[in-house]
Amino acid sequence: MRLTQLTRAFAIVICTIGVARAQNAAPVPAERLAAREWFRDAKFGMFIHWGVYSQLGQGEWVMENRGIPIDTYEWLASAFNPIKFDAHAWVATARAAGVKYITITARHHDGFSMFATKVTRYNIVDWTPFARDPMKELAAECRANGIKLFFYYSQLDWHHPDYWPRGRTGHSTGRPESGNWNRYLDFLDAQLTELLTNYGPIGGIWFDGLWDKPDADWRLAKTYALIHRLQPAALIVPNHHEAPKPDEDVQTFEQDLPGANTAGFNTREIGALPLETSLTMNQSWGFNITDKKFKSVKELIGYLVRAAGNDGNLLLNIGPRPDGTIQPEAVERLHAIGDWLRTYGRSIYGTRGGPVSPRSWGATTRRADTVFVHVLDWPDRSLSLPPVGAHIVRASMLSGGQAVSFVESRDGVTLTLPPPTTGEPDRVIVLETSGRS
Ligand code: FHN
Repeated sequence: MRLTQLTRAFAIVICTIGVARAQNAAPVPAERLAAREWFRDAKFGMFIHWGVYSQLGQGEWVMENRGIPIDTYEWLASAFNPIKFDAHAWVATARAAGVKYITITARHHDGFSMFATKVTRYNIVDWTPFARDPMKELAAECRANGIKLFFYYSQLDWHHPDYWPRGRTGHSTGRPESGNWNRYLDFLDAQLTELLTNYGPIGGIWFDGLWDKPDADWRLAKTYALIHRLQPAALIVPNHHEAPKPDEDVQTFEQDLPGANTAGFNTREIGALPLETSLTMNQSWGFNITDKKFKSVKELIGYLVRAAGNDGNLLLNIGPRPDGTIQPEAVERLHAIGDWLRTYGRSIYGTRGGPVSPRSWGATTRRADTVFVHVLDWPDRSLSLPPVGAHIVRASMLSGGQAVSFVESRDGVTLTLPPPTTGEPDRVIVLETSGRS
């Protein structure tokens, strides 16, 4: 570990203890701090939305959007048989893409468990002809390939009778107008216990759906303590669209870069936790048979770069088909991103947001004294940056190493770039700097 990294790790520990004392919270244990740093370094993850809903090819909200009653949806679940599911192939695609972690829907809002659970028969092993546990197969493949697995877990449930009183959604599924909220939360804790004990060490739990009942008592302290007790290094990633709450580990933003709110439901408040942006590759999370609006490879690399420039990760979604295969459009794009990362990965993995905040032309990232200037959208050869906080010793193109001329002044630095080549997603300039100016 370099001295600067050691100093930073030390500073994080001291700072965390300080914040914990100020908030009267328990200090975050070392293994979780290390897991948070791992997460910051990871930079790129693959999100997977896959479940019973995939069969209808209209996204993961189809039960709610089409007002499908519970008994009809239960029948749909009983027909789920993704015989082409191959955990090895999925993880091979993830590896080719260069992702460091996978986050998969273990249970979405439809309330169907995509894993073996003893607390309800409404799960993929007991309810379907498939009768296999894809989470188990995926966990084994991820472990074998050095990829961390996170489980998406919906707190919101359109099926469970005890999800009562109802929140903003799930009113048309034909449930009795009664239920026992605490019993529902016990069910949730029991399932989380299974996810944290039956699948080996996992990266963490990615929660979603709290926004359905933002004012309810979710017993978060109890649930979070349970998770951290069962797996002290597991991270809690809550997609509640609010500022971080105690004992959470990552702040995630849906369809937006950290601090932005074009989606209309994200908070602009950024806390001190590691950051993440979740993003659809087309316009849907779950498989949508007519949605062909896939983002281009250049756009996707742009998101990855801008997320890193904002000091965050990109969690890029795919919605596999009901037979268990991944759409070719997605596979093709994931491979192309992986190809790009094989050359440019050192300007992304293990970096932090750089000295110049993201701009319309691109973003900067940094590792120790090296600054990476990512020029995503700039037609000219000359590019002026504000001061980068240190003297530049050398500037060169990351690909090929060609020297880049630069002029430093009190106002910043002007780079003379090679002309852009058509279709090139990102011109990356490496600035080697010495000390702080
Ligand atoms: O309602 C879900 C949606 O289906 C999807 O899972 C996304 C992923 O970030 N989150 C929710 C909305 O906040």
